Amino acid sequence: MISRNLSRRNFLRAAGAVTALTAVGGFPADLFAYKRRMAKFPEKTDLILLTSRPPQLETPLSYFREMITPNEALFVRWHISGVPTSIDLSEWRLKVGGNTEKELELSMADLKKFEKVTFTAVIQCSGNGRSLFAPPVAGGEWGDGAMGNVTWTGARLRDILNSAGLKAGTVDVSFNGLDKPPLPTVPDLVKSLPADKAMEEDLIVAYEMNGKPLTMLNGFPARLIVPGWYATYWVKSLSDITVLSKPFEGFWVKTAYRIPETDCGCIPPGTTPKKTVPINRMTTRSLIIDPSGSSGLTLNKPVAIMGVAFSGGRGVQDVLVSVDGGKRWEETRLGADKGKYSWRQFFYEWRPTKPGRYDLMARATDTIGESQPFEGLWNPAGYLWNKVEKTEVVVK
Ligand SMILES: Nc1nc2c(c(=O)[nH]1)N[C@H]1C(S)=C(S)[C@@H](COP(=O)(O)O)O[C@H]1N2
Ligand SMILES: [Mo]
Repeated sequence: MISRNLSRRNFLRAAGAVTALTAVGGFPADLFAYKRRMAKFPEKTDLILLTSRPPQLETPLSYFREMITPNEALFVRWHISGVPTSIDLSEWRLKVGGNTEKELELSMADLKKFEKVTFTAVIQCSGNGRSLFAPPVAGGEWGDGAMGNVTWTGARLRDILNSAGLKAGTVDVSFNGLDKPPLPTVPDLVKSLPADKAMEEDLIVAYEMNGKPLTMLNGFPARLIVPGWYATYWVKSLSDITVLSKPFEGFWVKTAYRIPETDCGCIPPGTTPKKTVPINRMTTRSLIIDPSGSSGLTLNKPVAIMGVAFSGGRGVQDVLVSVDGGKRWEETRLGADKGKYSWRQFFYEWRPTKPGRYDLMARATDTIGESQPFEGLWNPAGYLWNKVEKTEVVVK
């Protein structure tokens, strides 16, 4: 039986294994990685360190050349320092209760008896790209690496809830994991979804990422997957699902992770929203991975422009690329289609015929026509980042 045991000592050692980052070779998209420190945590490769307690690690953009983000390179984000470092699968149970006909206590073997579902979906932190906000906002200074594209396998949440049996009057479903607040004053991370969202077909309780058990830091032994929605709902090291007959009132939904209740989820910079709603679907976005900024390019030599694009679960219709700062736009070739929740790679071959500086840009549109703004849309928490970014390159 698989267990994960990452002792406190291992964690501290990992957190100590911090090396100065010498060359990340990027500008300006990688500027945020430049001068940042790298750290190697258990089951992870060298990642960009934001904080070690709680662990917050960002993926270097070079990993996004691959369609699927390797488990060891996927970003890590925990809110509170009491993260699980050792879970014995023979003891772990997923409890389901509250406003249900039955209470369930599912072992991993029980969970695996439900129909097995596999799909690829982008996982992205609500604050991905926050460090690019202007004017700046408070919060974790993520570059563009708080995301990844992973193939998840698990049991449908709907099947689990149906097996417990929802009683009449159900409004919300809440999700809690094994992480514990360091002090009683810190609110435990509990998230909730409206019951009709929780009962949609595509939500799963995943026990595998890319065909392997979840890494400890990415939520071993099981986590919620809400494809198309920001990862704040993707509760890790899941232990309790509670069906509620009253609206959920917890801090992480009622107070935190909210966006202005406007069409764009944005307001004029520096102002305070009149009304807010819980963050939900991801915005459509794209990112050029190659060439990275400050790449020295050679006159008349073909340049393979490559990047990734995704939407809030509606697939990608097209991605346009500009090599002249947005004056002219060209159609790109899209890579394999791994479903509406996956990202799509895009490719464009460019042959620069004049020396000088060029601003490369990409702009994605999803299947219902939602695209990306040219000016950053602002909200006080620094969520929903999807501005068309510029990669400056020099041709000699
Ligand atoms: N139990 C638990 N689950 C959690 C969190 C957390 O702090 N505790 N953070 C959420 C947030 S905000 C994000 S962005 C994702 C990060 O998932 P990852 O660490 O696998 O990349 O986990 C989500 N699930
Ligand atoms: Mo997040």
